[in-house]
Amino acid sequence: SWKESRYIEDSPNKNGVISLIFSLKEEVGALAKVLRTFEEKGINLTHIESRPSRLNKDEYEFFINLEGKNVPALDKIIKSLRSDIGATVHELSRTKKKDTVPWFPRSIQELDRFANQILSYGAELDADHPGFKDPVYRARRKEFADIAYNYRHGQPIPRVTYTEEEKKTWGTVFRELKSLYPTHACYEHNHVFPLLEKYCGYREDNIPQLEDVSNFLQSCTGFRLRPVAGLLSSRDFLAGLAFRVFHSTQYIRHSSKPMYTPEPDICHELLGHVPLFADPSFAQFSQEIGLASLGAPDDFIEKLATVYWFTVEFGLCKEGDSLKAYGAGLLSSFGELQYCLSSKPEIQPLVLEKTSVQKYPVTEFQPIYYVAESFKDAKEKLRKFAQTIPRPFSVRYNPYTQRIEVLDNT
Ligand code: HBI
Ligand code: NLE
Ligand code: FE
Repeated sequence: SWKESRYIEDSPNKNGVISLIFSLKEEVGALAKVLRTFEEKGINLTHIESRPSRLNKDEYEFFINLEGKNVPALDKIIKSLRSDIGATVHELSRTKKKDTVPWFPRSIQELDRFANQILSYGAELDADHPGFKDPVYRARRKEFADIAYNYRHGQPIPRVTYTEEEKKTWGTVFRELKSLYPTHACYEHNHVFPLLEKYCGYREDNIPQLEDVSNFLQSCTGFRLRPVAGLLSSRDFLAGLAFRVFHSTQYIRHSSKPMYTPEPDICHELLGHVPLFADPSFAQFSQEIGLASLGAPDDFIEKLATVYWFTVEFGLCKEGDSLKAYGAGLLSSFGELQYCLSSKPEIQPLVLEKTSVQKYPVTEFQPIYYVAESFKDAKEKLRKFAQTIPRPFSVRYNPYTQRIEVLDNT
């Protein structure tokens, strides 16, 4: 039966508190030296106490709490405290309990917790981004980030008035891609696209609103959009899919580079992802990746993210004797959409044991693509693959309650 689970969960925000006690020889500057190593690694201390050591009269003991965000850096610090400073270090609260399972959302409302967990270029753009030196673009990105930070499940997605420049960028991308779709995009994409033109305002001179598109998708497959400020961790992003929720950016790429951008933007979400999420079979495949990710160990999250990359983002599929693109990263880049069906890249059949460990670049055209026989075939492969994930429980989604139900296997 499906009952309450008994395994132990990690903390929901991955900022769990870690407690340490270390002792130092009493001498001027000893503590300052230690604190500096924490500072250098960017680890935030939230509490510190000291007391004379009972064991060694010339030593002091320090009890500290710190934010457990950067665990690899912490491990280095502890090592160097022991070897370089000769400190005795006791970890109080990090001893991994057996069968610890990473926290995952159980209800659709709990996706609200991801809103402020954006990686690298959410509000702050990386230095090599074309928008980095453009203060107007940066300010605009912040407006979009604020919409996403303040969004809560169940609210309508705020409508945005796009600027003339933004509409022009959209227009270029839309026009170029639309001319390639009949020959380059898969059947499902070409099937849905006219409906998006009819019902959601997909036009060269109009950037559709996420709210309208989300309502359309809900009526097709139950998929919905929620605005996101930037990149989420793979774990958080994949978890949304388990609820048929797709985290969608709302800003547009910088006007200087319309044909390719490494980041998701509204062109990528609306022209690449949305048409496929309207297809029942593809929607189911996507949700299966999400369900497989819930509570999975980190190394499996990485494999699932790679599978997602070579299917949902950069997948090719067979149509009779020819190859077509169904990956959103291809369908939103008029540079890569032409390239992927040229003779330049390497083409391999989708074999998850291999595909899931393939390395890939994230800021340039892919050197290798994987070909799916069909969405149904990809889904069956994924189910088999998911069974190899070591989890002490199984999950299923209840669409009536919009909750994840957990079956304890222990
Ligand atoms: N976050 N907002 C957002 N959009 C994505 O497409 C996205 C993400 N985080 C991770 C990710 N994609 C993929 O690279 C996979 O790791 C799932
Ligand atoms: N390269 C894609 C584009 O230019 O639209 C975006 C990929 C996002 C993963
Ligand atoms: Fe994407």
